[in-house]
Amino acid sequence: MGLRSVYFLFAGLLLIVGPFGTLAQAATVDYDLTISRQEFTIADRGVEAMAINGSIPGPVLQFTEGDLARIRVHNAMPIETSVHWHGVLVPPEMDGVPLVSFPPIAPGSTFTYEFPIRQSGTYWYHSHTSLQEQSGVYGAIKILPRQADHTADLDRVVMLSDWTDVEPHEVLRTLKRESDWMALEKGSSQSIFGAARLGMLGDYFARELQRMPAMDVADISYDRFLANGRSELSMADAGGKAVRLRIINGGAGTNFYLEYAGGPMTIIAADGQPVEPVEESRFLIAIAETYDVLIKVPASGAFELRATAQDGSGFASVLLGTGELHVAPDIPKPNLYQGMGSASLRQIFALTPAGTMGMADNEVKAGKFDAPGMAAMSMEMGGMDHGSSMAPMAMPGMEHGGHGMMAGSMSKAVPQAELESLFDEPQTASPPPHAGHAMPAMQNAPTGKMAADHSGKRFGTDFRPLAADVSSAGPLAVDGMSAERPWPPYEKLRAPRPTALPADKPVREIRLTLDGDMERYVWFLNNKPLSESDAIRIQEGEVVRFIMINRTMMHHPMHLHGHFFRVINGQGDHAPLKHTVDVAPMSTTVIEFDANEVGDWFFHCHLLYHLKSGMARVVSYENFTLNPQLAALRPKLYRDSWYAWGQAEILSNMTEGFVTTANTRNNLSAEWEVGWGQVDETEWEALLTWDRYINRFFTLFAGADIGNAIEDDRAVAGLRYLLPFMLETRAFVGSDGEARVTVARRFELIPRLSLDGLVQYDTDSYWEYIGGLSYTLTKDFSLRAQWHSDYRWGAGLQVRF
Ligand SMILES: [Cu+2]
Repeated sequence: MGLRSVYFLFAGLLLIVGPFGTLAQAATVDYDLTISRQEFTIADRGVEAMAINGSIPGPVLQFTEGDLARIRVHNAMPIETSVHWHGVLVPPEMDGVPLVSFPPIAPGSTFTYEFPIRQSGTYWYHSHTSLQEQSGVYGAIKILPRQADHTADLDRVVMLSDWTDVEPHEVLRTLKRESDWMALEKGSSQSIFGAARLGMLGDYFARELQRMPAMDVADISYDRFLANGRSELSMADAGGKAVRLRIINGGAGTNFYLEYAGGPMTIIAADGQPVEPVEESRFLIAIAETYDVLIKVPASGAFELRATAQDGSGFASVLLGTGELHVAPDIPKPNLYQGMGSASLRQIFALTPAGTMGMADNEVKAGKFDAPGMAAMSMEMGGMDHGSSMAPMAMPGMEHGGHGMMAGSMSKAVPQAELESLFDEPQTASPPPHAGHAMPAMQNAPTGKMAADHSGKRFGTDFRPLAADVSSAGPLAVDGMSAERPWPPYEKLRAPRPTALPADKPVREIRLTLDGDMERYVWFLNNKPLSESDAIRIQEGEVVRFIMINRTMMHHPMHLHGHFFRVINGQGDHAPLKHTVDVAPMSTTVIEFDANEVGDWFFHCHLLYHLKSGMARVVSYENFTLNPQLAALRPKLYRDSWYAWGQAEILSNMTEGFVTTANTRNNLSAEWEVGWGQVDETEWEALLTWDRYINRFFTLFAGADIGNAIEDDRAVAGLRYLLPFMLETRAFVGSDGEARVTVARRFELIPRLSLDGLVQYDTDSYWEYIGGLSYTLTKDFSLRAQWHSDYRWGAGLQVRF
């Protein structure tokens, strides 16, 4: 037995001996998990997948609080892997995040995890390596308390997940190359005709005026939604029984609505931690969350528990009991055209305070304006377009429930009084009046900025404005949220025992904006991806509070490793403890935790493709010493991946296209235009550029312009800029002193059919016009007809690769 084993055994014994003074329950529970790549059957279809012990999901790991877990993970794949124990409190080196907790598990090797089980409840495990979770590397963890908490006739795990037949890296590449394909595939693409049919052309063009891309509730089109690996899971033996379901959302990219045909569900635990029982007939389980619910199954009949993907593209079913089928109701699809309607835009324009337009990145301060009362909504709108950063604006004074888009009674916002007790402290160091909420000794509170920002700014006197941007009015239901399409039931979750943190501890406040760019598919915290960040440094013994301001149109299920945090939800001292919290679109969520688990811990969006695209940080305790081997590997964590793609049009009169390779902020591209239409000799031109992405509106580039279609080969420097109404402009000057300006625009007429136009003026070669129609056939091919001012009519194929 190694030294480490002895330590853990000892620690485990202490845990048992402590409360009970007996060794009776101390047990070591062993599991062997083998991860392999194999042919697998998902919903009756053979697919290539990654399985654990030959199954998807992997086996349910069961423990009793106080056990010592010993889990050997064997990597039977030719690539690295890892397993992370989601929501389980473990020593940092057992947390299973490659390059954060430990070196990855090499091909053919075994890593033995050993940790005492310090908690009970429903949790799960999954690979934390690249996109392996999407391929099937996940399973459930069930930890029984020492004394049973709820009685039920049956106690079952329901592990929800999503499956795509497309290899996950290809999914990500497709997202990166700004293809509409997945929206087309799942029927959520937007078009002028679609808007007109709903009488929402005004909203459609108002959105485009605002330079917001068409929003969607989910990024990925999935082929299957699964419960314990099946589209339809039968629990025939549940008839007439009281059933405890441990529902886990192991989806990589899907929030699910849960509804049970046999009546309301009683939520008894969230993220493994007990809550006071609350009945819900329909609620949203965000990615990576778990809920334990109690349901009653009538003696006869098969009653459906349905998990519907939030975007309405499909569902998984659990059928409880046997006999006549009772299905759960359909959940209405969101009206995506309503994302940010014209009415709200009018309000934004009317209320945008001077001085906040065009502020850079995360330096947006609500304090730049004086919100008339804390109840005013003052959401910062740095990136309201389904995840991108438009010029930040603020929106004070928007009325709660002012119109259809506002959340109204569905508000999950933090009640005012609680917010004020959190933030509205006097600027002196006077002791807080309200244990667990106030911020003692403000001046001593470490800066809330992330280390990466190095601004050294202290909040000090800046509290009221800060409180103002924790939106206390209704959030924007940009995802079609309504009574029928609720968000997670956070405001109803109440811990049975007080969770308030000691009032005498210093508070470190960290303000994080959740940003992104849907078109480029990059996702940020404080406008920086993981690759450009430093660790968030915290200290043992302090209370750490994260204020997460979502400036995107997407939900971000934020997960902190190694801790449970309080979600400030209006339940005062009984705020629930969670490991994952969904930060809804355009809303602010506040969490806080006791910094008492020394180590380095990952903190990230659990939407797998957002995580992989940069929405992550390392939270690092100042007094933690990383082992040298891991420290040497750590820089690999910050690598910025490159993706490559291209497009070519092969027409009867010409060919044009581009190839590009891109990471978070750089593109290396070559684009060409070769025409043989109406001219004597074949003309060609190629533009080779290095583009530096500044934000989603603005890109700088430099490169070379060559070919026989221009006077002389030249070096060029220029910029791309997205104008209102989605006009894509490009301007450059050449080393020959000539300049060129191009404006292009595409109109989605109906799904699959688009009209585009381009106007170009070059001081050397003068005007050029292109107009075309494209019809999308598949992910990779479109039909195209085009008129070009130099090469005239042509038709052919557009290929994406
Ligand atoms: Cu996210």
